[in-house]
Amino acid sequence: MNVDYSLYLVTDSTKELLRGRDLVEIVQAAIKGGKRNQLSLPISRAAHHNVGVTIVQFRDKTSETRELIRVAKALHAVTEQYSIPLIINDRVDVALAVGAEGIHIGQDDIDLQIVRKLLGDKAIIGVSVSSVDEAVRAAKGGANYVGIGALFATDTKKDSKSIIGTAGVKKVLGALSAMDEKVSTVAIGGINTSNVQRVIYQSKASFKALDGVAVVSAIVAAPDTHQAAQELKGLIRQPPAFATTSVQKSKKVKDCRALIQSIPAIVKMLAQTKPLCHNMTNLVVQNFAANIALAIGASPIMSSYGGEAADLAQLNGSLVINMGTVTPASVESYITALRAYNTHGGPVILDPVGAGATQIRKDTVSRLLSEGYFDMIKGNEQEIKSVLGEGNVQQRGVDSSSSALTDTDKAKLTKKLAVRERNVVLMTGPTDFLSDGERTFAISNGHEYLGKITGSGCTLGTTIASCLAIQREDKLHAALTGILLFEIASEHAGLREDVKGPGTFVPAFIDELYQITKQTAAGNYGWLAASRVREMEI
Ligand code: 3NM
Repeated sequence: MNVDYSLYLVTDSTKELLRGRDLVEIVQAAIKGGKRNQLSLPISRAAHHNVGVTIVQFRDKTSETRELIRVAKALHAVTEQYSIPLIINDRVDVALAVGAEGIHIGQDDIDLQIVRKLLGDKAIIGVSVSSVDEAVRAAKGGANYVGIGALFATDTKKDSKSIIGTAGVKKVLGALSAMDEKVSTVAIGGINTSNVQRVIYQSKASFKALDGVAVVSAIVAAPDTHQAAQELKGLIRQPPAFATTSVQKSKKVKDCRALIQSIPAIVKMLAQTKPLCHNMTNLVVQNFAANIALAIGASPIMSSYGGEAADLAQLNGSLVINMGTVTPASVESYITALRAYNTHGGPVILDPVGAGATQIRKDTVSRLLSEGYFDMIKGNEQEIKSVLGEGNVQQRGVDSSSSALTDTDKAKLTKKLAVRERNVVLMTGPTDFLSDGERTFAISNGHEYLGKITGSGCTLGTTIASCLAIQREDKLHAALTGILLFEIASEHAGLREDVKGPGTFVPAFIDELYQITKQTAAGNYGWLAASRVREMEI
């Protein structure tokens, strides 16, 4: 059977969610998704006119059997009119009693083989899974679909075994794509209009994307069921705003020399358009970061107040979230701003400063990654490892220190995070590693004084963000531009006779950034000859 899983409604009969309304009416409104008077259509045509949910699961963990059958029957009468399947949670007897199209079972419920025997080949059987092992077992056992969760923490089901995020869903999709058994997939847990597009985008594995999303409260608790279902359905059909500008994978320039050759165009555009570079950065580097942005032609705003982001996000600029001096209030502001930029498609960089230094910072990173999309994550080796959750990184303070990892190991870690988050990742250090999951480069420019002043990593973030505001089609290219601009300017500054150490280096560095930008705008690209970029085959 060809089942459309794209918007899967799971019902909930708790008083708090129903607020006195009738569940059957809610489901009807959710299916119609805004179109009234569909009931007179013949069944085959009604299915095409369904603009809301595409499949319904009746889930009621508390009612008596007689009541379950009564409601299930009424729900089935509605779903049949629209030719969409009704799935019953857990209760095979109820499914049989009403002739429902399928059943959904959890890991602790009745055995899958028994359900198949009882309901037959045509029944749709779904299984809740939260790990690769559970998913593989369900697929081998003949499940038609798996519900992967809990994606995010949710009040609707507080006893979820694990919160797996988009990274966990992607792992499951990756494992299922390698199997012969065909199994459909939906993600569940905390999905709503604010995150549905990102969930679909980020959880996609190389050969398998989600077939749909399952929601409870986003529809059942919504003030207007029609509208909620219709809105979700519309969002599911479109890519998120931050992905719409990206050039197709096949059209991305792979050769790093070709990428370097087109850097001057970006630097020129920077000077011409003066994009807004919104910095929510730490107290230590605010002034320095603003000066760096000005030197390369961007227009900095150092606004840490999340409430301003809704306006700022409309100005075609970019945002840096640098958690160097994180506070409880700043985390909330980061999230407000992140969402505002995600909505408008404005690029956002996360600089997870000191990510492994304290539990609060580790938790902050997890929270930020679950609340929005970062077009790029940049950090030193320890920060990137911490964001990846690799090993038990205990960072001392926020300064960088290097381990014994080889260049290949570092490149692999960088690529791994880029694949997981479906974004661009930069691991900074004496050699920087840059990856978008498809292309990975090592860049060995820069000057030792960058490691002896405060804020060099943070202001590199500002520089790259300014480039991202210009070059949105290929975000890795924007990052490469920012890195080379920044690091080659530091080499020029370090060579100057008037530079005697880190103190005199800072103003010279700002001057050199300014000079390079000006030269490029005037058509002189000689500085780029110093670039040391190599492609990593990993
Ligand atoms: N199953 P909401 S999470 C029913 O993890 C259910 O398997 C989950 O509700 C799982 O859309 C969940 O309101 C509740 O967050 C999802």
